[in-house]
Amino acid sequence: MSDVTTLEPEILRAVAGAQDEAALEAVRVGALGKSGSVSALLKTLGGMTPDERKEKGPLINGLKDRVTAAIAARREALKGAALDARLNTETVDVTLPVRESPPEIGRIHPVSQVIEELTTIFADMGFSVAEGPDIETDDLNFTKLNFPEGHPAREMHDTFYFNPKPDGSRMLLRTHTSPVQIRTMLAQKPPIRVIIPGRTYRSDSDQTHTPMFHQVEGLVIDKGSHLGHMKWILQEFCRAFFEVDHVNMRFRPSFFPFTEPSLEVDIQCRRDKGEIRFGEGDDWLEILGCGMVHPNVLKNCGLDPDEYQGFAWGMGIDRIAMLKYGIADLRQFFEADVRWLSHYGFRPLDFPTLAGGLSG
Ligand code: 2NL
Repeated sequence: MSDVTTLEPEILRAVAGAQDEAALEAVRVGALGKSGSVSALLKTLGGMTPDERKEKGPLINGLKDRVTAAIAARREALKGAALDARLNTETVDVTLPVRESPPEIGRIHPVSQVIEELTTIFADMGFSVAEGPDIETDDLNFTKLNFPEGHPAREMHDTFYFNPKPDGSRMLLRTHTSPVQIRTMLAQKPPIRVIIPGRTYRSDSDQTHTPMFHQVEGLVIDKGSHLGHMKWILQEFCRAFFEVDHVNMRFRPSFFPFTEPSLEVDIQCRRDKGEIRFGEGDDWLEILGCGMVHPNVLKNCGLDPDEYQGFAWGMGIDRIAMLKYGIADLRQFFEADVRWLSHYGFRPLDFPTLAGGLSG
């Protein structure tokens, strides 16, 4: 049995020598635990005479209290030291930039941006947006658009056909967005003012063609719609889209099965050290095809050509996106390279608005 007087300095030395909380806990268990040295002394009180207890009781309890207090003080000191050590090693550099959140890192593809811009411009002119399926019938993609059966124009489109159904009919990937205009004319009564942006497909792949590409078409049907209206709409569109005050446009005769007359439109431009300026200059740039809707197309959609007439146009979205944003290689559009997108893409929260400037 240890003596009260020799035990105290022994325990206090061990407490002072404990270098971490685990070592201190071992000292506590050795002194105050169930079979600890101080607990053993406390147990001896039960077997003492009242006089002995009167003398030893305060000594042993005093020892217990001092050891308890010393352990608590040491524990606080060790905790403080551990915190100091952590604070010294874990440094926070408050000058580092804040990590960007996903809406800040993400980018909008130029094709999506241009579709937003087109939609904004035409919505301002009273157009709505229509959509339709990518997989179409031969009837909606060709026949109703006045492509005669067996006509070479059908082959010109390098169509992707699906396997024939038991009845011999074949579905296809739409070669233009025009079937959506047919669907609109079949479903709605004029006046009609719609644009249709969307994916289109042709079996064609080289420097300037990808098998999937994007087109936007517009359609206006009313009782008195004429080429003058069309020219104004297209001119306003070009001014807004290319963000210039004035554009010189050239309308050349052309041919499409679904329009008569058919025209192709060039805008004047100046090319200058790899940069293009739109609206004026000594060069012409083809940007779209258009025309008055062919009477056969109106009839195929249940409209009387003596009562209604209209005009339509179509243009390649990928091409006008490349022109406006100076992107040289079409094929990079569809390679899903995040480095390309972070260079050419647009910030997701910068919506195009007419008041704010379309391209920010
Ligand atoms: C081009 C030319 C064009 C149309 C598309 C159209 C649609 C219907 C009726 C008549 Cl339902 N026309 N669309 C008209 C003229 C030209 O596209 O070069 N596209 C890239």
